[in-house]
Amino acid sequence: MLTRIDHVGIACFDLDATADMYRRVHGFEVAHEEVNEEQGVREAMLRVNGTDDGHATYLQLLEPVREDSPVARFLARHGEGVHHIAFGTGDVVGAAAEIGAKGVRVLDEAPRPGSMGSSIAFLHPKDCGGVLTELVQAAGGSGGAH
Ligand code: CMX
Ligand code: CO
Repeated sequence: MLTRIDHVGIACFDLDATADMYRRVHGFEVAHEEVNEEQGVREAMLRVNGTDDGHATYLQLLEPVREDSPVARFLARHGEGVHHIAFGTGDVVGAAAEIGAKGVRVLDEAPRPGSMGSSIAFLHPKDCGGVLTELVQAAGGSGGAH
């Protein structure tokens, strides 16, 4: 079961300049920053609000760290902008299996490490109305509401 929007992923060429824009224009601060080598990105999480399942909703700024990464390919084709939407779940394995059984291509055979110790799996955009969709189980257990 999907319980909230965990984050909206935004592709950018310059993470620091984009984070500055969000601070100046929207008043959002960087809550967390890391490099995820497997995904090929440097990323910043900008916390927008808390949610009733005890976790939070973020903007995720994504800057590619190598040319053969999904975000680098996206930037080359589309330029900067919204890259994916991520829904929170207390059980990413279960949610991916349930959605996969409906004929949607799950891109990750098993969940991979995401931001802040989370577990993530992606759904193919062509099976989700043109939206690259991520499932996220936050670190530290099921996160309440199921
Ligand atoms: N949103 C919507 N459509 C997208 C897309 C996106 N982000 N990225 C690619 N597509 C579309 C393309 O427009 C293209 O459509 P057409 O064939 O109609 O032109 C099609 O998908 C294939 O495009 P591609 O350039 O060949 O795309 P890729 O080789 O990059 O494969 C995808 C696409 C979704 C399988 C790949 O990007 C992927 O595996 N993504 C999951 C991992 C990821 O994105 N990681 C970065 C974020 C990490 C994080 O959030 O922590
Ligand atoms: Co993401």
